[in-house]
Amino acid sequence: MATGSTGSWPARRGLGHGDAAHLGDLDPSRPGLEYYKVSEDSSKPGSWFADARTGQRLWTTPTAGDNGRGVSADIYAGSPGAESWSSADSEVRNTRGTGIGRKPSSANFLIWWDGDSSRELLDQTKIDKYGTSGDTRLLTGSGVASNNGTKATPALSADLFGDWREEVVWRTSDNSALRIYSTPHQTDRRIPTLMHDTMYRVAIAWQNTAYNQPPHPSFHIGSGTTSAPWPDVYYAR
Ligand SMILES: [Ca+2]
Ligand SMILES: [Ca+2]
Ligand SMILES: [Ca+2]
Repeated sequence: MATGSTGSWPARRGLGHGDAAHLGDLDPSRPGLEYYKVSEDSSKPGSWFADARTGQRLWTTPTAGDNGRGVSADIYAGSPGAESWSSADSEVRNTRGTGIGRKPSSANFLIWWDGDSSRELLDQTKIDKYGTSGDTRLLTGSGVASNNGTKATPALSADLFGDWREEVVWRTSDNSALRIYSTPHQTDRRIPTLMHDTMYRVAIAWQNTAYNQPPHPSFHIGSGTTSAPWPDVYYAR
């Protein structure tokens, strides 16, 4: 990781282990990527949000013991950029770390499912849309199961087919098959398939490791997004 004017990542080690971390363009008003992490250690901040290049922490929340789950993603069009929330926090926070309201009903996976560019919540075998007064159920998978207990990971979540919206793959409850769910919603957003973004593509690969998290592309998709970068990918002949 590059060294920035505010210090290097190695100098900022010692922030302890956490069970969840998110890397993406979480704050599109700042250049580059941002990083959000929860902590499992009572001597560390409960969660923190940092410049991914320099490691500079932009905001933190108070220590909270074992803060076991945390997510950062643009789930709410009423506040610019990503919202961040965690098990030990009392509310969802904006990109400046300010509390802005109720937390979503889950803090596990994410999925772009309906037609708008805010991201939806994926947990167990359900997809919900965040709302300030309550979440709205968009899909309940029937006869399928998630994995790894309360982490509730799908077999895979990824942009596999069609446009930029994501598919979710769950195993059937009797383990006889994998079932792929794809969105029935139309969209007017024209964004290249996310698998052409190399950072997103690597994130799909890491979902095959044990303690996985939802994928993020290298660019921001959210409220106000009108265009996305054209893929810069070449194949060797
Ligand atoms: Ca940014
Ligand atoms: Ca937002
Ligand atoms: Ca959406």
